[in-house]
Amino acid sequence: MMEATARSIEPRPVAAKAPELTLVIPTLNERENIAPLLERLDLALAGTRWEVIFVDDDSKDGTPDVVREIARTDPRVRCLQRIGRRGLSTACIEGMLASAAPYVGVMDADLQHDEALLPRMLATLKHEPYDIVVGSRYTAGGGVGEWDATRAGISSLATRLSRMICKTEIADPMSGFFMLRREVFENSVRDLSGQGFKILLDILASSPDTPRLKELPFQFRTRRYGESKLDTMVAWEFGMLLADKLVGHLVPVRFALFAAIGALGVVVDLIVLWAALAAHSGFITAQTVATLVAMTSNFFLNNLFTYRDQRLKGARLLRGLVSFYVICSVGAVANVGFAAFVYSGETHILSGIAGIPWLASIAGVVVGSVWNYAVSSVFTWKAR
Ligand SMILES: Nc1nc2c(ncn2[C@@H]2O[C@H](COP(=O)(O)OP(=O)(O)O)[C@@H](O)[C@H]2O)c(=O)[nH]1
Ligand SMILES: [Mg+2]
Repeated sequence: MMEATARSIEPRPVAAKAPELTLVIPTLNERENIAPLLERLDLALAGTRWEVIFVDDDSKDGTPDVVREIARTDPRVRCLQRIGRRGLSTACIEGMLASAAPYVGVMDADLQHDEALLPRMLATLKHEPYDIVVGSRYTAGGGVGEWDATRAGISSLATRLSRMICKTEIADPMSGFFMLRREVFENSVRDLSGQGFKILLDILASSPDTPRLKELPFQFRTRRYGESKLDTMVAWEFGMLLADKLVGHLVPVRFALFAAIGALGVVVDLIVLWAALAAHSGFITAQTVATLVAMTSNFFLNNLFTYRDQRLKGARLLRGLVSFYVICSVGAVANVGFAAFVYSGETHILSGIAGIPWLASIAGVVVGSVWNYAVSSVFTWKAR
């Protein structure tokens, strides 16, 4: 027995040397692109010890199966499949966390990023004093290929906005193609926002010190298989990332959104109340309908915006709605109870505003909203 234990802690013979470079490649419905991409990586990175981690958000086209099929014969390939999650940034973060290599690269699966740049990126990090090397579309020699004027215009506006939150001078902070020393990632990982599409921007805005950065030009290629996941929501997520980096230390952006939607709910409530009264409903009926409509619209708006990354669908949507009704009803009781408590002045809490109806009422609204937010974030949107 003793002998077995002693033997088991002896170092095991190492068959192959560990990789020095991990490529993290987020995928969402990219089945067609996996094999061609791996062929290209194999050629481009000949002579380097590399591995690739595909982080897949449960693609419906069978991408994870294609990756695992290849991984059964090629130990350099791994699949990290996430269920019930969405988000490019968090996919990249989790892929990087799953790697131990000293150098980590991030690139898209759709062959738009030029793999021929990878050896130069790696050599730059190994032999020159840089922490991050970025594949740039906006330095001399780089380009965005066949983009139309609108997309090019939006991208250039977003690039200018991004520079506001970056600590480093950079021509293409929105690039999704870069490589870094693992320490740089580890130093910022706990401060990353994880919001949205732009993980490089997130790292650049979150690093405790200014990373030494070099940009290498490349031509952004046109997608051949599959389609872009860039939709109008991406602009929204980008705004969330900017907001989080600019004011997120004051108020969590998610709560701010939840509160803003709550405020909109009050407006909805009043409009419906007015319409119902105009249609000669009794006050109680009108108020009940107004409250239900406002709660329902708040639920759907929060599901659409506040919880975009964990949106409920199908049967879970219905269950979520019911739980939201219950939580908000309790929130309403808490709201009225707390407001009455403060108004009565029977306590030292907020005794300064006792007897002032509108201030006591705001205190109630704040307590009710915090309750609704805290509890629904656990039971409505995180319940799995
Ligand atoms: N895991 C994961 N990957 C994603 C998600 N959205 C996009 N991707 C992948 O991220 C890469 C870039 O997305 P793409 O749609 O090509 O963006 P575009 O190049 O800006 O049009 C591709 O490899 C996508 O498959 C997501 O929510 N989760
Ligand atoms: Mg693409």
